[in-house]
Amino acid sequence: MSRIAFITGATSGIGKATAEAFAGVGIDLILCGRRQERLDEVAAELSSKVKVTTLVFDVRDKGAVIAAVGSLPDNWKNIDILVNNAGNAHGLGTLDEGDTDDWDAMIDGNVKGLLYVSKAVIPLLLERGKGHIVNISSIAGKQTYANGAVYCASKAAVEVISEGMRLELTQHGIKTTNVAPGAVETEFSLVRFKGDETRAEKVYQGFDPLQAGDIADAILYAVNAPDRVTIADITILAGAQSAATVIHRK
Ligand code: NDP
Ligand code: 8X3
Repeated sequence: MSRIAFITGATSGIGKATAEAFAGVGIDLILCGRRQERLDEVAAELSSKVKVTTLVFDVRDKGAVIAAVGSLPDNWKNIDILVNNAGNAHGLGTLDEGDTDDWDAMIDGNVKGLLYVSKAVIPLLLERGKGHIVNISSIAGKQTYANGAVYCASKAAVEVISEGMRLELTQHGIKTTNVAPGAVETEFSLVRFKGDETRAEKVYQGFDPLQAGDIADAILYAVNAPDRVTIADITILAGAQSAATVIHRK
């Protein structure tokens, strides 16, 4: 029987690549994001392979999250996999000079948004007595770097939430996988640097960065593991990367 995955942040990068990887193995898709047009494009691309539906909401908006999940028709509520991927870094700066709007966007999106979506979806998994939650953390959640304290803190929170979920949910047949990528070439840096393409491109210059599909491959591996196996935590660095901020560029 085919499975259903609920993926947040499916309009680009890791979320979109995960949708593509899941479609490739016949997993039906609930694709979420704020940009309806992008969701429609991804849905159009994948609907020849699997059933696809879309939900447009901002994960920071608690009411919108609950309404969106509640609006799913009953047959789409049989969710097997939740991929909590939506998130971004906003800015790079010291704590004394940092922009508090950026901090709000990161804490509200990466942490509270992930919690709101989880709170809305977990009851559906509990009802079925099975499921798998994949949380996208970051190497930044394991290693703090200068000028990135708030983003790193938001991702450290994801790591802790993954542990908490595993402690609460394993007994109910629900697995939790924490995925911590290193430098992945997506729209991440474009968002962090507020549309500054030159600055964003520099992040990925001089080495071969991870691609979104590399992370999707690992997620697919985790959700396809047999029942007796829980892939608890995966850290994936670029080949030329030895730590969050240590990248061996040519
Ligand atoms: P992208 O910017 O390409 O994708 C981010 C996705 O998140 C988009 O689909 C965006 O959709 C969605 N999103 C962001 N904020 C919100 C929000 N408030 N409400 C709903 N959706 C939101 O970046 P990545 O694919 O790289 O990022 C995906 C995840 O991976 C993030 O959690 C990021 O922190 C993490 N990560 C990224 C790494 C990297 O180097 N790229 C490394 C480690 C972790 P839309 O704008 O349409 O809402
Ligand atoms: C994204 C990776 O190291 O730029 O989470 O923060 S990093």
